[in-house]
Amino acid sequence: MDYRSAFLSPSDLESFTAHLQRSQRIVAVPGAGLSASSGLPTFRGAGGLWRNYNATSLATPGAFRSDPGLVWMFYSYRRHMSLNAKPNPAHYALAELARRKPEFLTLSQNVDGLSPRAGHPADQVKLLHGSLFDVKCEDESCGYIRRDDFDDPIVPALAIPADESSMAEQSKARPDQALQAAMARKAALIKGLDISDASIPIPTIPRSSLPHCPKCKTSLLRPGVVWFGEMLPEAVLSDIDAYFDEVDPKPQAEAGNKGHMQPKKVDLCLVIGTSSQVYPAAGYASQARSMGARVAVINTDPSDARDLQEGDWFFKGDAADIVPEILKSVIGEPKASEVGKAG
Ligand code: BV8
Repeated sequence: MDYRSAFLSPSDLESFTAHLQRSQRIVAVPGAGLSASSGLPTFRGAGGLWRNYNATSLATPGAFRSDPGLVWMFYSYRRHMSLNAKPNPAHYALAELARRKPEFLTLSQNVDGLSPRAGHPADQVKLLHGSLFDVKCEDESCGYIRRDDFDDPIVPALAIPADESSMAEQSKARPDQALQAAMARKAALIKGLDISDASIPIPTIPRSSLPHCPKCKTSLLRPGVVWFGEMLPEAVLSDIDAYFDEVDPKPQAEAGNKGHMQPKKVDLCLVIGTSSQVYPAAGYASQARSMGARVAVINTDPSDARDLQEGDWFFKGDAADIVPEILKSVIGEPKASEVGKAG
């Protein structure tokens, strides 16, 4: 691990490790930064733009109603990238922590499928915002849903246009190193033209060529993700509430609460690679804190470490480096097969 980019003060690592080892109930809230080292762009990366569109504005029911072809192209591109990406050591580290700490729960904002592909125990990861690889009928009343659809493209019309000229030419054009590296990592994941670049023409796709619902046969299929303005999946919300509402079997005789069962404490919350701007996901760290948790933020950008308090930790650096390192005392050294980064 190159300490140059990562900042891990020995005293912080020591106090964190001591707390981690005595922690049973741990919550993690990862965001796009967790998958950055796998080559997947974050929402704020590249200015949060896909072509000239604000990525968050494409992730809305309104955008799909007004231009389903464009929105499908956006998601087909992200399915393509995610399928060609590999989980990084941070995904594997969280999966291993789940095996070692049965009361560890990951509340992931990511729809890229990399945590499940890293073997994260399914009952210990909640996909708050759905998955790129689930599709469902746009007509809620139809109710059709198909999970784990990894066809790429999902329909021929959504294929990423083939690339005549080598991507290398394009990335060579960019001056600064970091962007070069990010471009190279991203380029490695695109078997075709990088259509996130608005200068690359994309076809207008007629509605008839888009995926249609095989059940009601009238409506379109849409990506199985949670769009802005849409509620999170009921099952996910109730599982999370069940975790936070879990009570301590041992009635607390002392402190005058007449043996009432107290909600179990949460010991630690890991906030990993997220700008903590999207709700309700951004609210879980303070909910964990209100239940006794100390918070550790892992991010490359200190300005995204929101409301750190006394006793918290901020680890500056790449999640793929930091997460395995700070969890090492519990999960051990990452296995060789897991030490792959994209590009
Ligand atoms: C709802 C799926 C209501 C789709 C996504 C309260 C206050 C204000 C607003 C609201 C509120 N409650 C609700 C809202 C509205 C809205 C919201 O939060 N808006 C925000 C923008 C203000 N919330 C909603 O609409 C939610 N629904 O509230 O329903 C409702 C109520 C009743 C009835 C009906 C409805 C639904 C929100 C879910 C939207 N879907 N994703 C898709 O992906 O296409 S959100 C999507 O954006 C992601 O899933 C993620 O959650 C978010 C992006 O954030 P991050 O993942 O953090 O990524 P970002 O790029 O921002 O940051 C990356 C970070 O990583 C940075 O900090 C960077 O420094 C760091 N980093 C980069 N590289 C690395 C790194 N760190 C470590 N290592 C690295 N290598």
